Amino acid sequence: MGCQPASRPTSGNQTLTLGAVVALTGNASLIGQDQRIGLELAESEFGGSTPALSVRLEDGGSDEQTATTAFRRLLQQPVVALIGPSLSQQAFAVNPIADPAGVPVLGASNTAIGIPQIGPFVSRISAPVSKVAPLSIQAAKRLNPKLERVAVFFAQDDAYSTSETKIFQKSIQGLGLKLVTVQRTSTADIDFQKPIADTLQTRPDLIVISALPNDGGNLVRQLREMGYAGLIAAGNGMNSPNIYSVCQRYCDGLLIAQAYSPEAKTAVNRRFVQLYQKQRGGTAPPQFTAQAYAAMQVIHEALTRLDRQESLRSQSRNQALATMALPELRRALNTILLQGTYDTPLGEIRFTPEGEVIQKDFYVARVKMDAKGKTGRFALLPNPSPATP
Ligand code: 1QQ
Repeated sequence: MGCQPASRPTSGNQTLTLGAVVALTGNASLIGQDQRIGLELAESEFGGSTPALSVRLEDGGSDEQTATTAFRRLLQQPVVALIGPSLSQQAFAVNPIADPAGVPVLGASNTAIGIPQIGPFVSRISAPVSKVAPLSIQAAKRLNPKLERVAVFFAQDDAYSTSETKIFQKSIQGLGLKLVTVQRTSTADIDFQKPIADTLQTRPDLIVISALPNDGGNLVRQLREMGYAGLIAAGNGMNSPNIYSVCQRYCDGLLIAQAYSPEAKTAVNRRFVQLYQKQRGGTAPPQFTAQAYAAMQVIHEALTRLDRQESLRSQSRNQALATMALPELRRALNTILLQGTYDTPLGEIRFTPEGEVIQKDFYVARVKMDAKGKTGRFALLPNPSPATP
């Protein structure tokens, strides 16, 4: 299947199209559901204002093949940019298709080390594991200063999990804690009896997990069912309220570091929370929703600046972008996007020239389940991390 640069109707329709590839099926769909809501809210908030921007959403599934099909389908369309696939495992497979085609790809949830380095057209608004993961280990140490023995689990067939576990293990050692066992699992696993039994023999007082929502949620549940009573810190793969249905009451107490706080008091975050709550009832928006919203916001703001710049240059007041050739528009969008500073629900963000996000504030949440174990919330711990340089 080829992916020739698509051409664009030059007259009439001024609405630009943004492609988005989100996991609506498979293991990561619990995360994809959060992302979809963020994109819908962003489209309703920004899509109508000049330049008009609509989102074309494709299911990227939770594997490389489905994401590849989704990317190729969107690359046949006149998309100005793509919001990257949910998983880093997928991004490493599909971003190298869009990058040489000159289509900007903005990751909204890819956190593995190495994503922006895929190519000049690849950037992300999701902070890397190196900035976020250490915070939950530090929080665990604050909650239990006597902490000594740490066990680690990670899904060895997933790029985010293998990247995050390296950071976790480095922080564990950096804090002088003892790494008592490292268990390699798979995102397809649902039964963890054997690795849990082996782990419990090492008497850990903290268990640290890098996995996706289903396998990770089942692992947490089985750890508790098998009698583990100590602290558990999970990584970004469990950073969604949709895990409640998997680990139920056993999600209670889980520590998860985050790149978003629904409590942030900026005007743009208040507005986002209000939009979310109008659609979803009283609950707080999760990180992946905020990141997806921020991704579309960043692209829209970059297009707005480009529109202004091009209108001045061409002395034409409207349709400045609609009359640009698509390859040129994509290139100019990528350049201007990386140069901007954006006031988003995640706080102020900007990018390194390579496309890595620069973000200031990170948080650690502790999951608090209700008595029945049906629903819960991500309660932010007081004294959130100092901003890491
Ligand atoms: C990645 C992640 C996932 C857990 C988000 C869906 O951080 O794959 O990079």
